[in-house]
Amino acid sequence: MTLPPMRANAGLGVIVALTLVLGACSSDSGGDQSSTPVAEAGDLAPGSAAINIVDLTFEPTSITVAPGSTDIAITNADSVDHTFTLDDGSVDETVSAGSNVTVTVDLTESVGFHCEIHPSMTGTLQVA
Ligand SMILES: [Cu+2]
Repeated sequence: MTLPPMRANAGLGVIVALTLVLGACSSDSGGDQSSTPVAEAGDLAPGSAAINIVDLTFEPTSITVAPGSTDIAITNADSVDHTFTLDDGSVDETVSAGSNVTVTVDLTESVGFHCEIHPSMTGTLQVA
């Protein structure tokens, strides 16, 4: 006569599992320890991108963004200041040594970028 309780437990298990799935879908990349696949480091959310500056070089030198507005986090790992400047002049942001800034670009077509201080530093934002 233990069947009714077991059935009740089985039903509860399904509800718990559903709740976990729904919860996982609604939570962003937290620091949770679950086995749920999370975005890789270079796998950013839509509408955002990241550029590092290391040894007077933009990394990567070419990144692809969607048309429209994109937040780009720029980290300057060098011990000298740089700028992140779009060739069309729409963005010109100083990124001080050892700091990071986030700029918002709003693009309809691909555009180059460079550092105003070091002309050899160049790269391209590809719109696709
Ligand atoms: Cu520079």
